[in-house]
Amino acid sequence: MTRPMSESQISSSPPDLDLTPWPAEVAQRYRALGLWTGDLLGDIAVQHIGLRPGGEAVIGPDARLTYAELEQEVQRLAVWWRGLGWEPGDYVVVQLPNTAAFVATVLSLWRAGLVPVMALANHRRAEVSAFVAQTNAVGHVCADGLGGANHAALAVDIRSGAPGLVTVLVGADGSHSVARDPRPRATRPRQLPEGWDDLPPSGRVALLQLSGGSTGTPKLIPRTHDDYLLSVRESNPICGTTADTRYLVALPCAHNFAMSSPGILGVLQAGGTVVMAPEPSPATAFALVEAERITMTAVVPPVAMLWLRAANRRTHDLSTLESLLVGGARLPDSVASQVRPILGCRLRQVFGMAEGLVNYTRDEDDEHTVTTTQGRPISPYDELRVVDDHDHDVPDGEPGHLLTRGPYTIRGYFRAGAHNARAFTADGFYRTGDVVVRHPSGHLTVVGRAKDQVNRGGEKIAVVEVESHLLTHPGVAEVSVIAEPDELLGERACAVLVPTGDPPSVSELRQHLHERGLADYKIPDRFIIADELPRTRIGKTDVGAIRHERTLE
Ligand code: AMP
Ligand code: DBH
Repeated sequence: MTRPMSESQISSSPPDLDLTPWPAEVAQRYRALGLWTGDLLGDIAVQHIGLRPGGEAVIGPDARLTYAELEQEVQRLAVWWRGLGWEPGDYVVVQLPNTAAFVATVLSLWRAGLVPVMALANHRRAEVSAFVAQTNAVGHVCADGLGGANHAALAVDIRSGAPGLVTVLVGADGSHSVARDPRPRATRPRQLPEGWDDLPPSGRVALLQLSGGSTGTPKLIPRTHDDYLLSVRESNPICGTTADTRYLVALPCAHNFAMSSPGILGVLQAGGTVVMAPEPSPATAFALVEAERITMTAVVPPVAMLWLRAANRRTHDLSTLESLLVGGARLPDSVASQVRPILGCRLRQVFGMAEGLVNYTRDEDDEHTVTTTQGRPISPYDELRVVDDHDHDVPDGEPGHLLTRGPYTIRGYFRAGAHNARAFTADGFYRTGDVVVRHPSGHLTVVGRAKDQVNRGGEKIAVVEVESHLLTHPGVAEVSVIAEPDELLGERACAVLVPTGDPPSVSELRQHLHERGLADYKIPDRFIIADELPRTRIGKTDVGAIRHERTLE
């Protein structure tokens, strides 16, 4: 990247809406078909309060809550949030580690009509301040000791740039403390689509999920109650989630996979038990599987690989584990085939995206399909196209770009009109940026990617975002961040840079990105120096043609 261009320079014609609604007749059809039920996410567990009041709902390092206790906490907090002056429809950035408090917080925000923005616990100033600014959030709920995380200093930093922002710090024992920026809050109206008032509450924005992104500013994903609930509800029978399920949250809890595939919400809807792991190492996770008799869990491929390596010398009893869901990045076939022999449980591949579409391998799939494909879509109403560079459909068995639309795939990112014009087709298909092969059975194999992203073991890094931060260093004239293969992570990020003079050191560059407030996982694993960045005809860095490079120590 040499000259950053702001998104607004490209085009300003499509509107920057909070929610791009489905066309009215499509929405009507989804309702008539019973795909959208009108239910609200905040009520996802209410049926179990009477059915199994003493049943364990959520277990975390901070608390163990039965369904009755969870409901009580949700009610209490819902009232408390409103007491802060927060109004239905307001956005609240939630940044909490894997704890019971996370579940109570999100459910209670929904109960109060508020809209959580799902930040990750390891996000830092660059990310969180962008979420607050983009949404004009009224609050930032984060940890002050909860689950061992400490965002107190970050919260002060964020507040200093956000007049009127309210910080709610959650302590290790779940207690709340409040700090409010005294300046008047800038009121910026929400950008609501035409007909918003006619939408049922379930058709409005319920949460903003994060996109891995391929642009300089991370894009937010508006999911409605109706569409998110559909993906959760339909995931449960596919994954076999029941009231007996004991699900270990080994991924970061706010991630779309951990929330909804079938995740925390699927398990609560089924009346099962959610168990929060502070981190996914074999030592921690295996101990929890044994102690809490875990039956299902979900991880990214590098974690699956670490578990497989560690399982040979395990000392814990993993016999309760029935299924391991793996997704977020491509699982090598050779690793997939080891899951049952080594861990003794079923593998379920999951190819999903926070924008919507989720694919699962099924119980009835043969071994070959389970180890070589990333599954098929949840719903018969998911529409998929596999196309060439000119949007012409390619036959099954040939690789092409995956486009999709359907009852739980967004029609537009949050307030990103210009970007939406590129990321969606005119008739509403989302351009996933994934290159897939579709088999006659409808299963997909992910064979590549056509988006400016590094998928670092399931953690997505928008290369443009990292490049633009690196360009602010005076020693960097030009830079290109590329994906390079890594045995464990699948891919890692490498920054190729042309220095202005004497090259800066690696530690200086890392420190610079850290000071810019970038989350650690986005800091490149390797830096190399090149004389120049060769360009292809369309101006992209021609990675294969980089010469005279050397690794910076
Ligand atoms: P995001 O849009 O940030 O939610 O990330 C979703 C993206 O992760 C997908 O579009 C794929 O690029 C990638 N992804 C998720 N699951 C898989 C999988 N099982 N195999 C390959 N890529 C995956
Ligand atoms: O990578 C993802 O975003 C993802 C993977 C599996 C996802 O969002 C999901 C399942 O729901």
